[in-house]
Amino acid sequence: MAATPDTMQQAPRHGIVDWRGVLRQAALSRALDDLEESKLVPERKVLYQFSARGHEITQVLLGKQLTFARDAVAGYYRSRPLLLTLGLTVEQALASTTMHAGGMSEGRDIGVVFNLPRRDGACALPVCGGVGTQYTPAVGWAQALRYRERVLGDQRCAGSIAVAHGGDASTATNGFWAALNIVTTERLPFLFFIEDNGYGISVPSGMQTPGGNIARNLAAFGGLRVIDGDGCDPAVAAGLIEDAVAGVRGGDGPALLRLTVPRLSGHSGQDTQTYKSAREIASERERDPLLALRAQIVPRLMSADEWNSEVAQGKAEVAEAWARVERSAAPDPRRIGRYVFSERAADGSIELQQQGGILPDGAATVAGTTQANPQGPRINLVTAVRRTLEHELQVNKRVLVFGEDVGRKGGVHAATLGLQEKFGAARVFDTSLSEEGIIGRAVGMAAAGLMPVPEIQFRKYADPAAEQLNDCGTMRWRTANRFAAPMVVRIPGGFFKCGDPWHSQSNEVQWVHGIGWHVVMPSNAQDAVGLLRSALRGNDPTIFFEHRALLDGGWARRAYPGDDFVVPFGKASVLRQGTAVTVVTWGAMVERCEQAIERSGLSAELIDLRTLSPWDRETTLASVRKTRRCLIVHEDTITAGFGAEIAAVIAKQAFFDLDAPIERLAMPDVPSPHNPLLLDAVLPSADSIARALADLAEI
Ligand SMILES: Cc1ncc(C[n+]2csc(CCOP(=O)(O)OP(=O)(O)O)c2C)c(N)n1
Repeated sequence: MAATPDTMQQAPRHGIVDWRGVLRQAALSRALDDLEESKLVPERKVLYQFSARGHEITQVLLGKQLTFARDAVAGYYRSRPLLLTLGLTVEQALASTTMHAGGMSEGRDIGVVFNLPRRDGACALPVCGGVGTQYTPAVGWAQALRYRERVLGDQRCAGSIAVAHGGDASTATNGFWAALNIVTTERLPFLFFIEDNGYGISVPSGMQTPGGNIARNLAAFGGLRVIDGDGCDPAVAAGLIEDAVAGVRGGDGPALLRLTVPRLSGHSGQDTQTYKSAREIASERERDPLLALRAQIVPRLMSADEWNSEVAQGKAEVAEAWARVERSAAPDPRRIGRYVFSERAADGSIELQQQGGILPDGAATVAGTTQANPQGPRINLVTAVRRTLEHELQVNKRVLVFGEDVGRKGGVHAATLGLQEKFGAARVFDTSLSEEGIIGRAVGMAAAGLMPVPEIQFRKYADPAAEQLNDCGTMRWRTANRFAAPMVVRIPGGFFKCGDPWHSQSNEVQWVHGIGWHVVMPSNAQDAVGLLRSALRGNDPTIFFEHRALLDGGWARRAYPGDDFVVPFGKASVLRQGTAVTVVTWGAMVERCEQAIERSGLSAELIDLRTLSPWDRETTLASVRKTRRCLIVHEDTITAGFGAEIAAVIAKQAFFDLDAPIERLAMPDVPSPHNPLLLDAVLPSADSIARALADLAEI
């Protein structure tokens, strides 16, 4: 049901609003902004201030509606009043902005970039600094609600909703449109809560959407209920918010609620608003929703004295909280390296994040065996992937596999062939063509206690998802182990019979550089099974790179090593022992290196790293110390490729053990070419590797 602009703002229909409670929360938020703006910013105790002045009442009214056990909010830097209403304490808020221990990131992130883990009651997914990044993770939460209720039988999800909170400028982002397409096509329990303050820093709303009103422009969008109204009128706003939330809870499908509010301070503490006229600033002040609230409830519901006393109480509470926070400890710089990845305590138990992934949600860790138990004929790598996915889907109902063409077609590489028939469309499904949507959705699903396994169709097409991938990787660290989003992102890539700049890119080093990601690159079917299973049973996000040349490659075929077989990360496989030179490689280059060594007749040690993050320094260094020579071979382009990192470590750790400079053989710095003739000219081949080996042995 789409509303027309004329019907959008209707008379409020609302239950009893606890206006005193609304005032109390709003006064707290205003007092926090007062303290920060007048004292903590000038004293440089807050380095980045984002005032919520003008946004308080609407956010508090929304927060008071989010009472269901599994409601979730994905907000942004101006969401503090909403988070305070959901349960963030004033002390936590101040410890966050003033960068103390006890803040929601322990001083690691900007203080308004919050999170609020919760078992029962509305939680707040970790906020990111990137505008628009909140939308697709909220979509994932909404889809997980439906999955948990229908498939896992989690009745606490019934009626719960996901809310994405953003400003007017955020509606111009990829994330917003990706989310809009998904929630409307899937009819998810999702609310876009847009507070339109007329500006994105200094750029007016008319630059973000024609005419400056996203609600009007979306009035005819299929499958979306659109509501538009004046957020400066608390009574009207209360009715519209209640109505919007009730509709989504009641199964009407997704809704977008746009409320106009004034931004009563600069965008941030640094912003002097020179782009606004004095008249405009004055008229914004007159639209302050707190003034309107006062006019609406004094003296009807409370006396002026009572109002003043509530405001004074808010100020006092904030002052007391600051007195405690000021005396509290600063974060410990010695801990700054902690929680990039899941960690174990001294007794071996996992130091669990509070939310995200299947383990905090009560699922047990499943042990595997590193002992391969080869069964049946040799299978190709794509079959190995499919069989492992199938088994893990079988034993873990929280595993979900999705991506473009993954469902009915079974994937453009056939890795998921038959899985939808077997496990149903709730667990193995197609997505819209939006990589931002695929990965962002996976983030929200992981936050909701599932194990998402998104597929990116080809390596280069991960680019539109780069922001979500990066933010997923840093989540554990920036929330100081409060949240994590373990998932397995399967990405086919690398050359096949030919190359090209789109489908054949390798560039695995980008993810090694992406903080918080494990990066796995198997060279054969047996390792693929063990590494994929380790990733699916792990507690961190993993990029699982499926090399296109290996999917059906003869050399990579191995017998299936068993349903419990795992390969731990960071353990290289030494495929050949040798004494004259060490060859370090991974992925599709392993086969070529083996051929080259055979051709060269040299006694070369061949190391298949298997995982690049973490990578097995010990095995590599021990080998180089023995052979005193090292050749690193990779398909990725040479400059700042992962070989440079390996070379730097060897040069530092084994300098006096070397008899020759460390050599690298890799693609020159050009994109992958299409004509096989051109591809052969740039890709390391068995011949060029053999030549490099011979040269190195002679030095
Ligand atoms: C992806 C991205 N681009 C640019 C920025 C810099 N930036 C921060 S806030 C902002 C404006 C956002 O305005 P809006 O969404 O309307 O929210 P408001 O600040 O008005 O509440 C910009 C451009 C950013 N944080 N992220």
